[in-house]
Amino acid sequence: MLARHTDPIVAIATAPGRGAVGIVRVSGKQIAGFVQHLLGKALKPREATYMPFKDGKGAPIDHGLALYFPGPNSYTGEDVLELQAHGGPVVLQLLLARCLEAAQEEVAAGSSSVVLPGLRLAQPGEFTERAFLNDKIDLAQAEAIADLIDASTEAAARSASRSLSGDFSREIGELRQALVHLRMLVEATLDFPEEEIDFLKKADAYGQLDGLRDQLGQVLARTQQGALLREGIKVVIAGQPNAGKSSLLNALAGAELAIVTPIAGTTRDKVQQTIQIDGVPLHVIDTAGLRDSDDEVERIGIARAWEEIAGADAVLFLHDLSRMAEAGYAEADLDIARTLAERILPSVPVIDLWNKTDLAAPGVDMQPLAPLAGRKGSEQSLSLSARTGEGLDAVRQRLLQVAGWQSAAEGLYIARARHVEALQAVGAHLDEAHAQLNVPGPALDILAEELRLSQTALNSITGEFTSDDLLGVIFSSFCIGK
Ligand SMILES: Nc1nc2c(ncn2[C@@H]2O[C@H](COP(=O)(O)OP(=O)(O)OP(=O)(O)O)[C@@H](O)[C@H]2O)c(=O)[nH]1
Ligand SMILES: [Mg+2]
Repeated sequence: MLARHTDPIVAIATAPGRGAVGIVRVSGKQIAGFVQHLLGKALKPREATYMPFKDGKGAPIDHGLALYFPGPNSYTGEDVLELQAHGGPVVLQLLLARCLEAAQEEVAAGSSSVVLPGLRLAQPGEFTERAFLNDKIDLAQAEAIADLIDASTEAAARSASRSLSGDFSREIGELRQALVHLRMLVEATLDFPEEEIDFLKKADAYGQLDGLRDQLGQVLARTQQGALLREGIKVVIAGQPNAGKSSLLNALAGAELAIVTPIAGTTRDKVQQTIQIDGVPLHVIDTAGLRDSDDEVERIGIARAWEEIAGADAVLFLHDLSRMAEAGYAEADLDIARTLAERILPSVPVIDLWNKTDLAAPGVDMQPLAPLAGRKGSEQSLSLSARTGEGLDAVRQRLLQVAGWQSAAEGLYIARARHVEALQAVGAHLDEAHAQLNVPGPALDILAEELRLSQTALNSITGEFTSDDLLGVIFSSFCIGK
């Protein structure tokens, strides 16, 4: 284990700023001596003691509660001390500094050893990283802690809590068990090459692999839902100037975020807002109206609009019902449709929205434009009025649908894009294994290797044999003191 994983660490564990209570937390392999030195007495494990917290000269910094959790029965699995003081930034900084200072003091006058060698400030997420390294939780649970703290909707918080309690990890564990069983079977046949295929048939390796792929499919579907709840999707509103893009953003957000005027070319910069629909976060981006422009600023805005469109998970293509009969209007829409079809992947849905139903001339043909016909999202056109709100609910439901949201199913756990990618990799290796098993005279060493690779991908989710680089990436996104 790297040295940085064993140094004693200290941090302010509560959010910066003022609060009723603030906590300074220390974690280390053995900190009983430090606790005694810092507080002037030993603490009973897991009992709150009200006492003065003193500076180096013996003057009180504050009075508060001290709590000592000897390892392994602590958050990190190491010895942990928590000092609960008043939540002022200065008080907490003084306490933190006193901890660092006390650690460097001599054990006894003239002694060459100090109280707690190496005590340093914790990096973001380092307490939780310790909990992971000491097997208190696995990696998916550690991520769920950050997701719980960051949760912006009730649904996200509840699902993060379920992942934290191990629901997600259990499903991964069941997959792993089935996979290990099949691997044992295949590895055993490698030693007895003559009977191998018969043996695999008798042991129902075929059935086991099929079952495993089914099981993976179900876990993947649930994980995708969980990741959607955490990450959401990026929705870009595009269309000609004055179609009502900014009005639509405002209507979806329920606030006047973007400037709306009857002047074509009002929006220059992109305006972004995250909205929630059934607990799913949607990052909605309003863009500059698409047209040929001689205005330098507007041209830059339009270039930015195309950049956003290129990175969208879904595009809302807005049309203005009140101007359908205007000369050149339909042609300009068709131009945009062509460019959209060129610039975005076929997998990105484009939803046609016909706006301003309150002004609409009846009899307008609301069909997806030819270059986009047949694309995902184009199955059904929707009409609305961003002004009156008519049709807005249908737009919301359609967005959830193209995002792939099934329903606010019970028992959902939170997940990350990282987990989805890992499960997809597992699936790809199982597909290879399946293909190998179903050719005449299968190469069993390749089959065994594919199964091994799928287990490696699966393990990366819960963190067995995970590289230090990946841990660095994951834990550095935590807040300090967690
Ligand atoms: N009657 C009616 N007017 C609307 C509706 N939606 C937008 N408008 C009006 O259409 C005009 C343009 O609306 P915006 O939301 O600024 O349009 P935009 O697409 O953002 O325009 P640019 O930023 O110039 O590209 C404004 O006068 C809006 O009040 C609608 O549903 N009904
Ligand atoms: Mg606008």
